[in-house]
Amino acid sequence: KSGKVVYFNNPMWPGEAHSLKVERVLYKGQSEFQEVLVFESSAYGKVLVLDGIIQLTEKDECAYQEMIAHLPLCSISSPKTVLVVGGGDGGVLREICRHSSVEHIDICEIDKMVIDVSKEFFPELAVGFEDPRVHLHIDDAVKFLRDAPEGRYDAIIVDSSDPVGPAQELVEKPFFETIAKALRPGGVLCNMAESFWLHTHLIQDMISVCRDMFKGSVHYAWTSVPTYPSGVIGFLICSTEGPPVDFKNPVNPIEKLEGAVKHKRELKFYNSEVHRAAFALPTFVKREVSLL
Ligand code: AAT
Repeated sequence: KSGKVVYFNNPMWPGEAHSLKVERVLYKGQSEFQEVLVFESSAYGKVLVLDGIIQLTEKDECAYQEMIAHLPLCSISSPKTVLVVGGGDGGVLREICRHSSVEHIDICEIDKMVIDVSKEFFPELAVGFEDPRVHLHIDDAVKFLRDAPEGRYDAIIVDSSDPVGPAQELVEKPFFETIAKALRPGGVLCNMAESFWLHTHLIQDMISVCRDMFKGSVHYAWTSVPTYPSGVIGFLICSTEGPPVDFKNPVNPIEKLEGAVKHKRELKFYNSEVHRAAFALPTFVKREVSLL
């Protein structure tokens, strides 16, 4: 209700809740896959919530979307073909489109309602769908990747929800196997990978699966997103066997890409310094996810 504080509880973060004050509810609907809610908050602008989990807010979405897109795309020279898994709000597409080398972007989102709602309430994100390089596929990404041609993509960005509901299979081994196959040799994956404060076991599992699948390299990077549980979110960043990728020193720095920094919408968060810093891990994380 308006003026009330909403508490976000979930078994993914037991024993704690985060809360936002609601100005007014703008949309509430039930899709085939999940409950979709949009509200205006007092502190973070409009908020998109799926099945009771915050997916983005207007104020801090930059920290997530810019990082998940540019960490992989600035790590390879001249990326041309990119696949986005999930990401129905369009924010990751908006960021990929800053790269003029990119010729073709496939996006596979399971839930059309997320796209429609984003077009209505989050035009600054949904603008990503307007670029002619974008090809939309409404489908389960598990199926889409099973049918994807081998070696098709330079980069795959998995902007998916937490592994409850429709995203359950997106953290399992067969899914990573199809991703590795769909990437060209020396291609890169950037996968949303939860918070080291809450989900070290899940991160450990994902890292060990990826070490089997991605013979180039496997890294973990992170950023600060205040409205995600615990305020941080990580990314698993991997490359397939082939030309080596030095993720920590971007070969394709955003500052040198024509027009990318001063785009229609300026970058708010990402730059090459933030890129390099994102790979610095706290000691306990290095130990627990065995990256020491
Ligand atoms: N950029 C916003 C952040 C997201 S959106 C995650 C999207 O993944 C949702 O639109 C959801 O519908 C989609 N999705 C979930 N499962 C699948 C699937 N199997 N195939 C295709 N798309 C899927 C993520 C926020 C992370 C929150 C961290 N706590």
